[in-house]
Amino acid sequence: MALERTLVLIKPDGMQRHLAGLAMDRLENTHMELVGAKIRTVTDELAREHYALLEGKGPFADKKFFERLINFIKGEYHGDPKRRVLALVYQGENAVQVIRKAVGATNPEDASPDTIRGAFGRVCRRHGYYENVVHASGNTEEADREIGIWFNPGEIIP
Ligand code: DAT
Ligand code: MG
Repeated sequence: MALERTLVLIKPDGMQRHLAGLAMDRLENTHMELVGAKIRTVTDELAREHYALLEGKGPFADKKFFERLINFIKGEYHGDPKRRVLALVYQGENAVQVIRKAVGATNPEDASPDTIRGAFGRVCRRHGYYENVVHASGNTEEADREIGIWFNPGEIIP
């Protein structure tokens, strides 16, 4: 067992649909410890830094699809001029896996109904895009990198 930290984002679809509280309720039920929280405006620079490692990979080999991911996380499809995303850091034993389990599979239609994405996510039929409400780091390396992007060191409870 390892003490880990992981990053969660309540994405623009979750913010616009007022799902932050419901999503956090499920995250809190994991009994991981909340050690960081902040709301940020997602600039183009922040969006590209967050998703830098996905560019050109898998479905994002299609540049247009990658640009859609960037626009989505910037809130451009959810009409929020403030481009709000809530960033959270959870800490605990195996936090990355524990939080991913509560979050569920990437595709909301594959995600179990007892997960955040399964309960609240949806597929945007027009663009084949997953509006899956939350982001959660996929592994500890990703987590360290992403926490460093979204938070200053002093903003996380040691
Ligand atoms: P995850 O967020 O589960 O770690 P990821 O890192 O592979 O998934 O991709 C980042 C986001 O991009 C994901 O939350 C939703 C979107 N996405 C990924 N693969 C997709 C696909 N095949 N079709 C539509 N959206 C996709
Ligand atoms: Mg990922």
